[in-house]
Amino acid sequence: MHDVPPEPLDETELLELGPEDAIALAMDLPLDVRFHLGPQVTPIQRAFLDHHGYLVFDRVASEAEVARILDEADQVQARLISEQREAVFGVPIWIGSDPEGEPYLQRLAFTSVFSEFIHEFVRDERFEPVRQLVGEDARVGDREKDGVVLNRYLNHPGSLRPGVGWHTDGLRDVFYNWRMPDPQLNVGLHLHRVRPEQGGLRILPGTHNQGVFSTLFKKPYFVYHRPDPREIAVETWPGDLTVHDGRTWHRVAPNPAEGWPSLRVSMYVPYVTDAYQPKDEHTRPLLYHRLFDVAMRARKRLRA
Ligand SMILES: O=C(O)CCC(=O)C(=O)O
Ligand SMILES: [Fe+2]
Repeated sequence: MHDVPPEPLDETELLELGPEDAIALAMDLPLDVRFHLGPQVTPIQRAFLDHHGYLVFDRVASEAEVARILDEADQVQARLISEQREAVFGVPIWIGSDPEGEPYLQRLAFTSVFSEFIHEFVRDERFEPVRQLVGEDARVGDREKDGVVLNRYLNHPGSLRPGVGWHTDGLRDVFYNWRMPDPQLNVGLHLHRVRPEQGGLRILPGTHNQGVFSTLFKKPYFVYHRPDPREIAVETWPGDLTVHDGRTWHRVAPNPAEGWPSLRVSMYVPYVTDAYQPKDEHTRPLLYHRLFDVAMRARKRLRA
């Protein structure tokens, strides 16, 4: 039997709602509601995002596109390994090993610089409403911030990342700018079917509206993995798109399965609104990335 997701919310009668009605309705929706991405982000979608800090869009990419992106990731991996690259534009590449003991690319920044298909895909017309949600003049930052980020999580002894501990994405901005993060939306494409019991993205709804103190200290960044009773599990079908406010607390729960069945791939698209600050081969790594790299290498040694 084909595993199809529940129908996304039918908004055909709700497109003209005023902001107050939209917020009232959004607050009544279940936290695992799935939305349809149409030509515009709707009043309810905006209200849900404002209130809870995230949105899940039903299968925005087709099965063929999902397969192609996974394939592109393998090709980019082959190229980076043959070139013995350790970093791209100052951001370290994380290569662990796969269940067969072969090198396995687990996090790559600036992916769209290496894949023409992905470069085109992230600019497709269907994402236009998401781009506009970020800002009227927002652009895809292929060479800015960390560019298009590809994550491949695996649970097995040679893996560098079965998941990610609790964090907000705002911390990175603190490192980039040495100030509190501005509102910022992160847009992720999910390439696998992930049931709640298979781990995956966990979000603490509403935490984007917390104060500075909670943003920094609510949980210990990245090292803390324990489930939170208020977290929601983002269940995904291949091709789903999520938008989350970078200030919300979230984590990636490891898949308890081991080896290839635990594989989960996500791809995050950076929409940038600030002044153009492209990176290149001469960009020096940030302290933020260097700290991560040290942690990753330590983990690799411990597991080796
Ligand atoms: O893989 C995901 O869905 C989330 C990854 C994440 O939170 C991050 O890299 O900051
Ligand atoms: Fe994150």
